[in-house]
Amino acid sequence: MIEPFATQVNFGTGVIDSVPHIITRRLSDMRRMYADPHTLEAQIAAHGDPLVYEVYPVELPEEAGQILHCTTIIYPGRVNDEYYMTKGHFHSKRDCGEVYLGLSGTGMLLLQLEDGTVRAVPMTPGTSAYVPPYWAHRTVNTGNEPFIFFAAWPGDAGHDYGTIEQTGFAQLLVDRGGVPTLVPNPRYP
Ligand code: S6P
Ligand code: ZN
Repeated sequence: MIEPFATQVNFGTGVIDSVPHIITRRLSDMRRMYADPHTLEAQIAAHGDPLVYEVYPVELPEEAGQILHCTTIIYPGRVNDEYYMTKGHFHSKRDCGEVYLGLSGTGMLLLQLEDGTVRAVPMTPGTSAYVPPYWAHRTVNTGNEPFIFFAAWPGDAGHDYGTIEQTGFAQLLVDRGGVPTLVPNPRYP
């Protein structure tokens, strides 16, 4: 039995107090995720492996009945014209959805079905975005400041990163003259 508890979420920084283990993702963790691997390697060499995003997960057992929750902070940046973003995943249990709440900055939630159907949902502070069951999801920072959001999802959902890692999303979100634009992913089968 878990005692009721509350955490303090800083909407400006994304920091959740009392989170013992922060997940950090650097450019070197994103090697398979970007369409232009040469620019990615050049940026790592030139800038010493910059931070792309951080996750503050509230510590809870990953089991049915629990509601896992965390913040994610995606820093501003690009690899060539592709924005900094999360790896993206399906839930292992495909029939588990999720809710995102925008806290700070500007971004896009990309969603994709197994058949390659893609949807994009813009997010700003106050946007409550719903990830329905069966949709893979990735978030992208389309602005010039950190993009921060809160997420809550079922404790037994699990994460399947492999499917997205192998093929990527069917469409890439790229900067075209300052405008976030979806283009076909040449790597997608
Ligand atoms: C978990 C939820 C988010 C992401 C986080 C990082 O189900 O969707 O908390 O884990 O935004 O993204 P990723 O794709 O690296 O897990
Ligand atoms: Zn998820």
